[in-house]
Amino acid sequence: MATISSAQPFAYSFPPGKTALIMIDMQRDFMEPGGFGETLGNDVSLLRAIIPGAKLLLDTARAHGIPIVHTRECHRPDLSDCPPAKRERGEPSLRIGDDGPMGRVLISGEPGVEIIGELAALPGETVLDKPGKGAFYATPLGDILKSWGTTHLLFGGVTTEVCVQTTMREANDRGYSCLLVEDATESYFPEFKAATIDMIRAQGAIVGWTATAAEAASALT
Ligand code: TIU
Repeated sequence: MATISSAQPFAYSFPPGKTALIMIDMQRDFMEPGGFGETLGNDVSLLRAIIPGAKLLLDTARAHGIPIVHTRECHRPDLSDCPPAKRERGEPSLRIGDDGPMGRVLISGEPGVEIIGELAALPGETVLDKPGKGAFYATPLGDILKSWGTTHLLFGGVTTEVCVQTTMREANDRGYSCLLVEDATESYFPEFKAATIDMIRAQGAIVGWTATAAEAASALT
């Protein structure tokens, strides 16, 4: 058992052999200009600050045999898995499925859906396409984790209060003990990241724990 004694709101213990890392949506569509994140009116450059923390988290998992699931938010080319309510929401400059500078926005197989080079999946790692904000909805993630015997989940990725928090809440309800890695997750809204971290830890870890990537790494050495 590894323990991060400095985790918040109290120590987080996890069995490395029953732990998986879920890295959420570190794809060009959210991280680079011209993608879905920018079409929604966001300054995507803010997200680059977490690349070192996310890399440390990935490398730590790789060094300790912790399996990694990289998710990507995207839809089928015919949009059959994209509810009209999602596509028609708001006033984006380009909608899901429209042609943009990185191909069709949020469509599987297009360049915008690729994970950024610094954090790309290695051979043998699981890459999971998901149509929702949560990674359990309409995906085999639950079955994959069951087949691995997973009980504990580490989380990184973007954005903190949208896809990361949704997935972490879904996982918490499914009985996983979850840790959000603070410097491996980012939001377009720094105050939303801070609030998410606070609400996860509140009420005695009602949704889970938080710690830094370095703290997770040192718990494993
Ligand atoms: N817009 C936003 O903050 N996030 C998303 O739409 N998807 C994810 O968080 N991946």
